Amino acid sequence: MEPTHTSSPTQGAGPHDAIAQQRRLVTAIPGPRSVELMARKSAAVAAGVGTTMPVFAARAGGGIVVDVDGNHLIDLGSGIAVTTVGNAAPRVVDAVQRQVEAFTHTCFMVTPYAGYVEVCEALNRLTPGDHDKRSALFNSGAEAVENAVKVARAHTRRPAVVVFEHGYHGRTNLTMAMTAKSMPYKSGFGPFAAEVYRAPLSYPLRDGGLDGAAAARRAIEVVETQVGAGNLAAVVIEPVQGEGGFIVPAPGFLPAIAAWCREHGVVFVADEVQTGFARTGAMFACDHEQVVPDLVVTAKGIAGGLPLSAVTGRAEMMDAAHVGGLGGTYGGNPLACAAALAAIETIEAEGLVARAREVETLMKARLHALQAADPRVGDVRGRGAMLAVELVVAGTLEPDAALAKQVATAAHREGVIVLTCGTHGNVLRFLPPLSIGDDLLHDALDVLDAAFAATR
Ligand code: PLZ
Repeated sequence: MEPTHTSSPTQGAGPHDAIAQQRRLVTAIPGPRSVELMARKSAAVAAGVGTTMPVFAARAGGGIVVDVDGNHLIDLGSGIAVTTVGNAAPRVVDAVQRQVEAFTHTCFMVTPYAGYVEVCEALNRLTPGDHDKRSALFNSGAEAVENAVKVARAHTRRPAVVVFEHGYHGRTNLTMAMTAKSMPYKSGFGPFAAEVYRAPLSYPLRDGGLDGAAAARRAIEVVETQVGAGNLAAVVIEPVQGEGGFIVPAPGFLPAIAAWCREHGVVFVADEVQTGFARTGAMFACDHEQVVPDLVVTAKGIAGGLPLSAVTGRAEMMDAAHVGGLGGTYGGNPLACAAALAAIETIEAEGLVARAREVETLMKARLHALQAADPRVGDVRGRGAMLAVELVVAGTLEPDAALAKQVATAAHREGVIVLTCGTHGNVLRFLPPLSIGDDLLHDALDVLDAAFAATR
């Protein structure tokens, strides 16, 4: 299939049951069925599990999520950067259907299967660098981050881990320690894992002109004085920060940190859970600056919506853990592996890396126009189809979380799924599936323009 620039009229759910690629509201948002389900959710689901929108999904494909009331919503979230190849993407559906009929589980640690090996081969081929690599598969991003730390500790025989301000790495005990933001991720859930240290990031909007090399020196100074390279197993960093605010470090920052790690025998781990698999207009975000990490952590976009994650890295590091030291009952589940192979095939066959760059061009032009018209848009940033606007009190750098919330809520009411992020909650982020058409992107941006205008 050729990459499309406009939506085909219908996409994503098979020829007989296709989803109209059009925003269409047939009830108020939320509609009556969603309201009823939300009441049941409140009575049955733990309160700690929140939702962005009080709207229940029924089907999804192309650039549309259809809710249980029949509303067609434009998807600018991809289930938090997961359905990069599209929701229920045809190749993924096909592959999973074939696999589910063959077998659903054996446990790779009991009787292995080829799909797991093929996903590892694909990861070893696609991740940055052409050195000898090995991979291991897990279920969630957090679980893979934990395993990257295990591998780095086994390889270096050192305890400490360095992460960055605004970083997000998950919700398990070790990854809570690695995640920066207290509310909602950590507050009340300690004590946290030991030997995790935080270094300052490169944050161009808020760094007062500090360039990438200088920001790296600032971070390294903290690491050298407060941790010491000899105690340090790994530096773990998101090449573009996700939950922390879609922060793209200044050019030169990542390469300098990676070079320092190499010089001191510290394992450089790229957490590409949110940035990986074509999302940023490269297969991996590290590729933008030719940074070759020792270990790459992937999840989300890897498998078109099925739960799968991985650690891929230098063979001698990955093999440092003893036989039986890495694993888990479900890691590399056969359905998830089938989905991953189909998702990777979709990215390559449909030119989705290039499509992400087209999405960037289209959306950045619109967002820069918005910024020119509205001084509360303090920054337009991101790469590929991972874009954001940071909202501030006009003429200052003071975060305006209330405005982000107001605009997001207005967009939701008009049928556009949009997420917020950032340490201060003042960033609107855009993560459309790459199966979305230009017309839907323009329609969604019109809705956002109107939402901003209505608050002025
Ligand atoms: N590393 C860079 O973005 C997950 C979290 C949503 P899991 N981001 C979405 C939420 O509120 O829980 C993420 C990430 C980066 C690790 C993770 C963790 O991935 O699959 O959610 O465990």
